[in-house]
Amino acid sequence: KSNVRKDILNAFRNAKGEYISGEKLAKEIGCSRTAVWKHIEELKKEGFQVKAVRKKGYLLVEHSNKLSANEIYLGLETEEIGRTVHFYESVSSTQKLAKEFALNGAKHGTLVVSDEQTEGRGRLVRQWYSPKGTGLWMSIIVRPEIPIQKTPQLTLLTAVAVIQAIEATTGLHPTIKWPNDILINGRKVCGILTEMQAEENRVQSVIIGIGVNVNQNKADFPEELQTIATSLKIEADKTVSRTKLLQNICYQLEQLLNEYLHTGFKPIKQLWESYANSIGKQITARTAKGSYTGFAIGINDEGVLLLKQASGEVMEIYSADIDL
Ligand code: BT5
Repeated sequence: KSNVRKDILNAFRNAKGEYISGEKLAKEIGCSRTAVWKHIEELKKEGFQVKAVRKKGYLLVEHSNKLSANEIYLGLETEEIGRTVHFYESVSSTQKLAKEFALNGAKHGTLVVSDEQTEGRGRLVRQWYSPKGTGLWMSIIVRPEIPIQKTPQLTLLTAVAVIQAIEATTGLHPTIKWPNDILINGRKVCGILTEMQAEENRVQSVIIGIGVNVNQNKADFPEELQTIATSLKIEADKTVSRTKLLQNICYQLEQLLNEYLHTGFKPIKQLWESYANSIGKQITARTAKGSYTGFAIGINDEGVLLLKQASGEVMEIYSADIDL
C-alpha cells in the first residue's frame, strides 16, 4: 500500500512541478484512477499538499521543509537504515535517546531524529549547536557483527556516507578534516559522533550521531561559530530539503555498511582518503603533548593518522587538531 504512495510521490518528483493527470498517474502506477485519488487523499492526511484541478490533474505543492516521520519514510530507499523512525519536535540529544532505545533492544537501523536539540553534544564535553527547524540532528543505531577495536572504522565510513549524500542532494563537494569534521570551503558543515555499547568483547550497538547544518543563514549562527561553521544553504545558495538529505544519508550508509561487511574496510578507506583534505599534504597536528609538523601520508585501519616527519619517522596521531 505504501509502495503505491511512494510511486505517486516519485511520479510527482519526475513531473518537476507540473500537473499530472489522474489518468497518467493511474497508468504509470498500474492502478485505477479511483485508487490514485484514494492514495492522494491519504497523502494529504500525512501532510502533503496536493492540488487537484479539473482537466489538469494533480500537483504536488512544494512542502514546507518540515521534517516528519512519514515524509522520511515515504521516500526512503533502504531496507534497514531508517526503517524505524522516532521523530521529535525537540529533545535534549538524539544521541542520548538513541542509547536508551538501544539498551531496550531497538533493532539495527533504528533512527532517532529531532527538529531541535537543547543539549546537543560533540566529542568530550563540547556542545553541538542544534537550533530548531534548520538542521539535521540524527542518531542511528547499528548492530554490525564486528570486534570492538574495529568500531572507529564506522566513524570514517559515516563521514564518507554523509559526503556522498551531500553531493547527491546538493551537488556540493565537501571534504573531510581528520578525524570527523565535514567541511565546505574550509568551514564545518557537519560533525559526527560515534559511541559504542559493548558487552565483553562483543559490540551490542553503535550509535552514530550526525549533525548537519542545512538551512541556517550566516547570521543564524552564534558569534563564536560564524567564522568556523557553515550550512548547505549558505554554500549552495538555495534551501535544501532536510528530508531528502536524510534519506540520502540513510541510503549511502546502508550501501557502504553492506560493502564494508562483505569486503572489509579497504574500499571505504580509499574513499575516505580521496575526500580527506589533509592527506598528501604538509600539516601540523596539535596534540596534548605538543605540535608536530610533517607529511600526512594517510590513515591506518584504526583511523589513526600517519604523519611522516622530516626525520623520516612515521608518527601515529590518535587525537589532535589539524592545521593545514
Ligand atoms: C562533533 O564534535 O563534531 C560531533 C557533533 C555531533 C552532533 C550530533 S547531532 C545528533 C547527535 N546528537 C548529539 O547530541 N550529537 C550528535 P566535535 O568534533 O567535538 O566538535 C564540536 C565543536 O564544533 C564545538 O566545540 C564547536 O566549536 C563546533 N560546533 C558546535 N556546533 C556546531 C555547529 N552546529 N556547526 C558547526 N560547528 C559547530
